[in-house]
Amino acid sequence: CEKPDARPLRQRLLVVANRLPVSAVRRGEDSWSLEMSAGGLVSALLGVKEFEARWIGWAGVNVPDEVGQKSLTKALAEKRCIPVFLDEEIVHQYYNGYCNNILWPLFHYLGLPQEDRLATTRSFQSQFAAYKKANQMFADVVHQHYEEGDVVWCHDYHLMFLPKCLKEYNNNMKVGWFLHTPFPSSEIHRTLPSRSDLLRSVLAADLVGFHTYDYARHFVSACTRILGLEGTPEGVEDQGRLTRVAAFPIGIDSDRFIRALELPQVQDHIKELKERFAGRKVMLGVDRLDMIKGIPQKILAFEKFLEENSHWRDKVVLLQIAVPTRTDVPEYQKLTSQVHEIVGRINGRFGTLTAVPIHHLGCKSVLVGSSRVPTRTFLHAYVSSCDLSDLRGIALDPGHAHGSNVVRLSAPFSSPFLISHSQTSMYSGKELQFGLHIEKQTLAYKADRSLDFHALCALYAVTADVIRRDVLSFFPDVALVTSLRDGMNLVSYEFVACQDSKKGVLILSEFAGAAQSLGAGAILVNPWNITEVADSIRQALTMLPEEREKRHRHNFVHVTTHTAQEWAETFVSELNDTVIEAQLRTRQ
Ligand code: GDG
Repeated sequence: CEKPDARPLRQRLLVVANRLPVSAVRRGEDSWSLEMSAGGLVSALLGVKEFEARWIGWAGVNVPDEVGQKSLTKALAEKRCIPVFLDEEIVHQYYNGYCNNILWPLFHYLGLPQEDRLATTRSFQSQFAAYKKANQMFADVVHQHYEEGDVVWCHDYHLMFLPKCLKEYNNNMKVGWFLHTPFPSSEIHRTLPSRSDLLRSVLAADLVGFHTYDYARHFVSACTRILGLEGTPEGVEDQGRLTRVAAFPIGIDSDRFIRALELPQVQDHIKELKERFAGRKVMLGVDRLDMIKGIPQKILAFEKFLEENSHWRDKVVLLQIAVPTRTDVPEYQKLTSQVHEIVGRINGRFGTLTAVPIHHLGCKSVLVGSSRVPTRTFLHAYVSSCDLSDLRGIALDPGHAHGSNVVRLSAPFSSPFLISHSQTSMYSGKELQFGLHIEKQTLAYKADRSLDFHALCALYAVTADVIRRDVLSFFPDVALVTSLRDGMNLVSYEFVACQDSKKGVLILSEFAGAAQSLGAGAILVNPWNITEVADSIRQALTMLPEEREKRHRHNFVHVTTHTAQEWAETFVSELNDTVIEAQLRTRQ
């Protein structure tokens, strides 16, 4: 007989995260365009279909006026999104400051950059105050929209104060909190001046979730060591009240990727990529351009591989997608320049007139030399290492420029890939002016957007296809995930989902949460050890088909059975099952 279930079929779920799944751009006083954002949290929650979900979060834009706030609220309502309006100062102190400059690096064991340490220590109090204020603003919006029976699911390190604020409003509210990053060892957490406040506020939730058992264990031990509370196998106990703490490994909507591979537009992309890279083995990296993702380390390891395996130099290419992120934070700006510099240097070193070893897509701006006459190879290296699909013009020496929109690209210098047809016709057949004196100019470059979903699927899938049709057909292709730390890493899951017929090899950092689930199928590496990563590239490129098949099978089964949907359902059902304090009191 069926188990009676008093709950409505589709329970209302209020998903609260710092950012909404869409970014808003103002087009007029009361007109907005909304674009889907890329990122792990968004990708995971897109797969959640069981609940009637509403998103509450910041739309990534400052809207000081009432007209704008009203019209944006209306536009977002169609997407079941509810905005929290944060002003510029709060964003600066709470988001750029406390979240991105303090918690994010700390939770990823990266510490603060030397020169920022003192400044950060000084601004700590004001940033923490802004953090609490912002969390209270999120709580106000949740409170306004909360209806009895709703479940509130708070996400990530931006909102560690939220469970406490919500319970202060309504102790009967079911509140869960999930962390998408690692939770570090208690030794790291205890260096935070606000260590106790943060732990106590999170403990106000009914259920606290992490990607892995290790992170949950670190959290419990931070509570026992810093707050002197009791850790139990169920969670953390404080004066008779239990906060349930557990691991809920996230997954992806694997079907969405598998289905997308059949779509004509994805097939077209694949065809385009196959033609562009015919004859070469393709390795893929897809990351937000973030310091935790280990992009410079990955590229240096690839350089080492090329150095030590000269016969591979013209047979392999690394496609690195690096979506710009947190572009206002100086540390991220430095990282962007560092990546450009390394890519440019390696392409200059190993590139030929017709091919370069690294294609780097997603850079925001490129600094072309300073007071030097660029050589053909130099320019080629720079131009080829960037995505020019949004190029507005190369600002050449004014004496030679033909207006700000002049772009002259000859065939071998045209955009390395993913240039749309209309753009191709705009640029092709034109000649790149090189040999000009360029004074510290920036390629006028706009690539703030990420790849669209179909282009991404094509990339995940194409790596092995390219190889199948040429002399290297017995070699596999590779995805390279070298995060220095990563809560889980969904890119590794997505790659596996798209590789079922091709059995590409996954090289995966042992410091990504995904190493615990995909470890048996991937080649695990320490991303700090460049020699080890270079060796693993060689191992991946020469792996025999039986072993590829075996490794891939293990990972594919995991990825297709541990989905985002299952993750969300398990979390919410466990949250529903927690008994909240007020109910306990009533029962007693
Ligand atoms: C955080 C944690 C945790 C990337 N480029 C494009 C694009 N993406 C999508 C990928 C993937 C997502 O962004 C990235 O997810 P990750 O998990 O790899 O990394 P984070 O953004 O750092 O996510 C992470 C995650 O939260 C979930 O809990 O796994 O550890 O750091 O889905 O596909 N998507 C599109 N174009 C791109 O250019 N369409």
